Amino acid sequence: MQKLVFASGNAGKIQELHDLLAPLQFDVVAQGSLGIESVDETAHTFVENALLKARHASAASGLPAIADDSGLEVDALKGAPGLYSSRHAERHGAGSGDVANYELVLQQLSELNDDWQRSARFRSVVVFLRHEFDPSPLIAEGTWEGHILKAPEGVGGFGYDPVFCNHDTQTAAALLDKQTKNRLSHRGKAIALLVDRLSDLYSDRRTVSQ
Ligand code: ITT
Repeated sequence: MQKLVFASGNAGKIQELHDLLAPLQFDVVAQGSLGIESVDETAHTFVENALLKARHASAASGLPAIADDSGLEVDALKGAPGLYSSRHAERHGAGSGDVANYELVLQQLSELNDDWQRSARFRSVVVFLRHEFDPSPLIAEGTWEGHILKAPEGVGGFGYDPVFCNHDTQTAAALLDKQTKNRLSHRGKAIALLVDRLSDLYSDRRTVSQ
């Protein structure tokens, strides 16, 4: 079975991607299991950061690679934390990690009481590189609309899921089971598009249709 490296060190993403790529008969391995360290995300766009991550993992492993660069965009914060979602609290000297990140967003929105004032979305850009020097990467994007809750709810998912009320189910993303989140989420949508394009490339590798 063809191996594919997932260029991520985020355990939540790795779990989701494992399920989302199940339709493809690739042996998906996380970069950490190959001893590959995360690369610095120095670019200014999601797509460039995703390419940096995938290229790094592909170069280090000699395998095709997939990467996701994603984030939470809060309209009242002019799109922040956005590209810097995983380091939001750190960048503001407010600790680090998922809880510190969403607590800071809650604090930043504390004056805004109506749901429409707290509108937000997750964005995911995923890329696939056949090899390190692939000149035409496959790229797909997905978004998930919602708003920021006043307090965290639920323990599922990762990152900002406890404070993100998605507009499909009107509940915190952290209250959804894995399958439902994967069906509705930004990453689920992006990967579904990518799987379609990968299926065309590797037509014998698809076992079930999405
Ligand atoms: P890798 O780069 O190693 O994949 P990362 O966590 O640093 O891991 P990103 O740079 O793409 O990944 O940052 C994405 C951040 O956006 C992530 O750490 C969360 O804080 C947030 N995020 C993205 N998707 C999310 C989701 O589905 N649920 C909750 N938070 C999410």
